[in-house]
Amino acid sequence: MSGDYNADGKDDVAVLYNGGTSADGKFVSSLYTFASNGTAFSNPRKTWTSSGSFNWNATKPTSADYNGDGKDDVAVLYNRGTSADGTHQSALFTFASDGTDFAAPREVWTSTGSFSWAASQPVSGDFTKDGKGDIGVLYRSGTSADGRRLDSLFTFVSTGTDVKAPVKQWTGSVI
Ligand SMILES: [Ca+2]
Ligand SMILES: [Ca+2]
Ligand SMILES: [Ca+2]
Repeated sequence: MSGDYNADGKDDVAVLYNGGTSADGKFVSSLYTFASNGTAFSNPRKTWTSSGSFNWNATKPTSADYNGDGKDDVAVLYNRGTSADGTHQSALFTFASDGTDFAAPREVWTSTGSFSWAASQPVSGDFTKDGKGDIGVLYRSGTSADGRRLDSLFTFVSTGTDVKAPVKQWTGSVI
């Protein structure tokens, strides 16, 4: 992902890294940041590592300033799997940047109905122009009666602390 994590006006690069599995069976993930000085990048620095289990294979990261403090943050759409009745369960975590490191992930949204991580492609942008980054998800919603692929666009608007429930902005087919 890209964003200005230390708020010096120069966008940096962050990498969500798969740290494998710990001895006690927890999934380990970490964030590394490459800070830009305008011409080159610093060596990667570990800016967060999971304490509980956080499975990299269940993540789709994106980045924006979700709390509007001037420092870009990281968000992860997380796959919670499928319940016995076939309901796809997803969650959204944000990692707030303090300018140096990232805070532990906070769960800002949990799906209530079925919301499939596998069908989702998250992006970020301030769609409401209030200074707080929002999240958009292009969602594969199925196939039309005449066999065309159907997609939807959802937005999760940031309140500065959490995100509002997803709103479906569009459903259609582009091919
Ligand atoms: Ca920067
Ligand atoms: Ca921020
Ligand atoms: Ca916004």
